[in-house]
Amino acid sequence: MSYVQDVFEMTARENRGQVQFLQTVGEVLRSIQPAVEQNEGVLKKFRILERMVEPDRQLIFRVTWEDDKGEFHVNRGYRVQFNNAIGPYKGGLRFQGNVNLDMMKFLAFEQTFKNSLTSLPMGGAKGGSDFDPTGKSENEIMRFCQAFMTELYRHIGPNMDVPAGDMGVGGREIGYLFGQYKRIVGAFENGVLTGKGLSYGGSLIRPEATGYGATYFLTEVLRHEGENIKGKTFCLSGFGNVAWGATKKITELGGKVVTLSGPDGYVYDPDGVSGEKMDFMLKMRASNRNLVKDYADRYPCEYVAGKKPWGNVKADVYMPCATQNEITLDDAVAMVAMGVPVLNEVSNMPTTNEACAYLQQHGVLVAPSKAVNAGGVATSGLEMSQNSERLNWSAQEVDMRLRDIMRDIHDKICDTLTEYNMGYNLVAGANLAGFKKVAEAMLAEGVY
Ligand code: 2IT
Repeated sequence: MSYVQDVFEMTARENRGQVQFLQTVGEVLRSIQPAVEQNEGVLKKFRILERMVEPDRQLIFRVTWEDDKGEFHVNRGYRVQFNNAIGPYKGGLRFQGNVNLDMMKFLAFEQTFKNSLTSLPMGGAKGGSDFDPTGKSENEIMRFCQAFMTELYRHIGPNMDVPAGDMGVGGREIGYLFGQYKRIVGAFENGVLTGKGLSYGGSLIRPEATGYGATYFLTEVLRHEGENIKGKTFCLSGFGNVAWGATKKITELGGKVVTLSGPDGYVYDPDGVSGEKMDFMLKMRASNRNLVKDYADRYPCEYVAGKKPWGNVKADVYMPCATQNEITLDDAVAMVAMGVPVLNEVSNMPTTNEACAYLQQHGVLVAPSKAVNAGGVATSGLEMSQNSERLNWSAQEVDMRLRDIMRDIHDKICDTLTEYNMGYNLVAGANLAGFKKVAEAMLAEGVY
């Protein structure tokens, strides 16, 4: 049995039932095989793969908070600090009812390779809570964030671990989290969190960055195929921060976004989501209602309850911006039957391994989320740079750097594929390129 297979079986044994974590470990290990074979002796001797699949530490803590009626509630908080070989732990916080250790580990593992691809010095982490913000008041959100930070603060710091937002955690939540961190430590260390508001050290373009970066990456992919975004139609899922940024940039570049989705279903707007409709997406998120139907009520168009756009609406590009495993094998089959040529993955691991394999076998160009959505965390890295030098860069400067980073990720993937004599398989290339830097740093730093 090969070293890679060995490590996968060991991981499966030791993490039984953690299906999402094993899904990403399986996917990454399979694609890095060529790099591992090249250096098997040294990687095996220093147990690089075994160490790469085991988080440095997994923190689980209780969060007790008070609702508006004066009743107390208990939730579970997490921070998985997966790997800090190339920089301080870095990754978002997710507040959603279904958060569990499996999900945190899968996201922190993905984050390690994604952050490596950005070229910036950031290790991998993820955190969050099974607290569900749906229907909560402003004050309840604030009290929850404060209670969460009252425990988390002791595990983080600007040179140690730098959380940011993810699903259920946006600018408002980061503000409350930072305020509490500052009160507890008694110092203004704003490099401890990213995604901050502009008035206390946030970066211009950070709110847009994940969606903008995803669109810049797609531009590189289309350029490789001799095409561009202008005149193309896009099916997006989700309606949150990421879908918003992507919609803005796609529209600016002459593309048309015709679907959005939520947990309740999807909307099909053949005129395109543009102009004030994009601002309305922000209101939908701020309302904490979590319903995409609100869009069709405000801007009359087709609303399909309980379904996703995949296989129901034809487009030139599918861009999942909602959550993990939102594209299953059935969706992949429908997508191929419909003749959708490109899948630009934006949400973390939106495609099941079976669906991804099916799409690639049937000639669909798949751009993997690790590369596509890396603009979010990359711009967090740029926010950290600005905090360190106590300066703010202009929107143009941040945007230019973001564009350069996304182009560089695409170049790096192409170079890596050439190095291993492989075709234009972006999924494998991203994993290989991300892996190499982390492995190199781990080897250089010795066993600890
Ligand atoms: O999944 C992600 O990359 C994020 N949620 C952003 C993480 C960050 O630290 O900006």
